[in-house]
Parts: sequence; C-alpha cells; structure tokens
Amino acid sequence: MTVKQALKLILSGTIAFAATLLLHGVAQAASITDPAGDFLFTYTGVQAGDLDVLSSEVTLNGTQLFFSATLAAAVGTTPSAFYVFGLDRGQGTQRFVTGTPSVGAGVVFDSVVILRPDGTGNFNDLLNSANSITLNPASISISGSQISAIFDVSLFPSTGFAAVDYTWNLWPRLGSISGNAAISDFAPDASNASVAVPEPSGIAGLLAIGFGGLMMVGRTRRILNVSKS
Ligand SMILES: [Ca+2]
Ligand SMILES: [Ca+2]
Repeated sequence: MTVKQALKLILSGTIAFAATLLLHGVAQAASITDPAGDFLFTYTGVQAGDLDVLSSEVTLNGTQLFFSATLAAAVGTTPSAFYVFGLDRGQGTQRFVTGTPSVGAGVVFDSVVILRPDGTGNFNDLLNSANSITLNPASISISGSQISAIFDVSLFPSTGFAAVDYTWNLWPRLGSISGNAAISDFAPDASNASVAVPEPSGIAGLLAIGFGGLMMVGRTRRILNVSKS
C-alpha cells in the first residue's frame, strides 16, 4: 500500500465515523415530551395548564444536575400547585401504587426534588431523612411556563447507581388536595426517563473528530516514512 492509499483510507474512515455520529446524534436527547391535556383520571383538582407537563429534562453536566419543566400555562397560575421530580438513585420503588388512589405504575423513586412557584425547593431523601435539605432558592428560576433549577449532584447521594445512571419522573401536584388525587400528570407516563449527559456535540464534536483524524494521518505518515527509510 502506498502512502497516498493509506492516507485516503484513514481519511475516508474518519469522515464515515463523523457522518455516523451526525446521523445518530452525538449527544443523548436532553428532554422528554409529554402530551398536552393528559390529566390523570384520578386527579380531582382544577385542570389548569400549569398542572400539565409539556416537556421536561434532567441533565447531568459534570457535577451539576439541571432540572427543567415546561408547563402548558405560566408557573404560578394555580395557587398551591408545585412540581416534584422523583429520583431513582438506585433503590427506587413504585411508591404511589399502594396509595389512595393507586397511581404511578412504572414510576420509581427513592427521593424527590420539589420546586415551588414561589422559587423555593426541597430535597426529600425517602430512605435517609438525614440527607433531606432545603434547596437554595438562588438555584431555582421561573420564567413564564418554565421552572428550572441547578444543583450540585452531591446533594443527592447515590443509593446504588452512579449519578449518570439516575432516572427520574416529574409530576405536578396540588397542595390543597391530600393523597394521590393531588397528582395531575406524570412525565413521562408509566416509566422513568434517563438523566441526559451532554457530550461534545455539533461543531465542537466534529472539530475534535477532525483533529483526531489529522493526528492519525500525521502519525501514519511518520510510520510509513520510517518503514520506507
Ligand atoms: Ca401533560
Ligand atoms: Ca403525562
């Protein structure tokens, strides 16, 4: 094989690899979507848009865990509505199925992150109350129909999973109703979602791949030159 043929082979392989990444996406999908108006039939409260999840995400970015929910109406529309992210850190169970009424089959959690329209929040560790804390309001933000927050993942210690393997579900609920009838919606429905982990994406990722390819070309050229000498 000539040097030219070797370089051509490596470059074509690099381009094919980059194209594959582009086709399949280099980053895990960041958010889940949820239907509009899919109130649980067990929910007995007002069917207002701020109790209806449209999309949500939980993303692990380094040591930071980012939570976000987009509702069908402005956060704060309904007094006493609030938002609960159930987290499965390794020992999650279906905690709502034995309640009244039974809801949440497929939704597993061992702790909850609660975000409120007044900008306050709590973490409740359902397996070890010593870990339960009031969350810093400065880390919670509300903008129209979106409520989001970012916290150090160390606030939510593992019960078996690596943080990257945590799963979650989001449900709005009404503080003025007791029991599971207060839960208006699950997002996603009947299952947990994976924590998203951003990877080098788009141009940055392709640049990194291209740089890697160039390094390989240079190295091969040197090896071939040595073997020829
Ligand atoms: Ca919904
Ligand atoms: Ca839903």
